[in-house]
Amino acid sequence: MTGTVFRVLLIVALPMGCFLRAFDYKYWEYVIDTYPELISKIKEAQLHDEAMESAALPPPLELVEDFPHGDVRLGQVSGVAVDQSGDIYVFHRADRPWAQDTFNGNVFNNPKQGPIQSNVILKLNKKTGEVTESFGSGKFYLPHGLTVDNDGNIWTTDVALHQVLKFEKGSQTPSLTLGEALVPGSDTSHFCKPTDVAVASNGEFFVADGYCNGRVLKYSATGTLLGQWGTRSTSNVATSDDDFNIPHSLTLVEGRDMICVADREHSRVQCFNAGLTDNNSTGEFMRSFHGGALGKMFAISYDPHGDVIYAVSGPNQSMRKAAGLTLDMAGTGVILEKWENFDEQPHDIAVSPDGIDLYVGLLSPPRLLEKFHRDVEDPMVG
Ligand SMILES: [Ca+2]
Repeated sequence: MTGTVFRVLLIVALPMGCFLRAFDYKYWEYVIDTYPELISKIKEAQLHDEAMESAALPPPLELVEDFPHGDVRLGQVSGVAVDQSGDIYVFHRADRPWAQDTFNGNVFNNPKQGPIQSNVILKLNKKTGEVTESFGSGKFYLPHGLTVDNDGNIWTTDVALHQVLKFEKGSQTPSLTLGEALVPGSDTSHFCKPTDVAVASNGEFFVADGYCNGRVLKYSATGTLLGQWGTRSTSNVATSDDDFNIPHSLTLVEGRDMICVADREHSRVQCFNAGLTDNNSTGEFMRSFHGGALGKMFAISYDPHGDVIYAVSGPNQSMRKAAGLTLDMAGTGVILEKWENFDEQPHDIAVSPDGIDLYVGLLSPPRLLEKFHRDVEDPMVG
């Protein structure tokens, strides 16, 4: 009974009260008197919120127009890297894009073509983007991954050669070659379209292998195999922490003794114990970044300044456009920023040693190399 009375009051009496109040002169006098105070309180609260937000967020990453300067001729840019001084390295495919008929199964279709005759490794000035050095002609069949380690050595993967090469700083002849040229395989002396290399500061290194093997291999500084983990998946749905459907990019988080893998077709980033302090722990699962909003994870690069992973992704079922993303390594792994939507196909990413410049290599013209800059000295930001 009480409930019914309450409902009647609510339906009839309440709107009636409001209606009558509209004719109440004193009510409107009260509203007019207190209105300016109310507005100033709301404004004060808004200013407070904005100040809190700008204090919490770094200035945004912005595309640097007119980079690189000059006549830099590039094919598909499959790899980018930055050295300790901030200079940029690019690994590109010149006049040989990865096409439908490039492979017969996993074997390069036309070895008689020989290697690409252009210089496919370029060094670019960090400020202007002008090419200061170039080499690599007559060595590569289909460039993929590029890494520069802390000592300035250059590491490459070639998906047609199925090889990993290391070039000592300043040298144009490989000092270390892993895998058999043009022969794919899944044993310990072969790769199958290897995608990327990550090198720790103690010299130990990791290889992501690759399009047709689902594994990560760890080596000593001199190239002795120390371990491997992961199984190959051909489904878009992952069934375990270390089944990979194209492990496409690697980044080390040495402060946590962690190596993270962009598990491309599973749209996730999987992080494992790098075993740098205890090799027996190598490959133990540590954490995951996943969820449809990530898209297919093409490339990742860790930045210790912000304790974040910068990533470029491609469209998946949940996400329709390729994107540049910042993933929170310190917290729960959420996406902190989406700093770009790409119409083109981004393929690799590298962050500068000071953490304020990002370089993205892309597969489709007209934009094949892009620079993003975070203006940390922006006077507008406290
Ligand atoms: Ca790279």
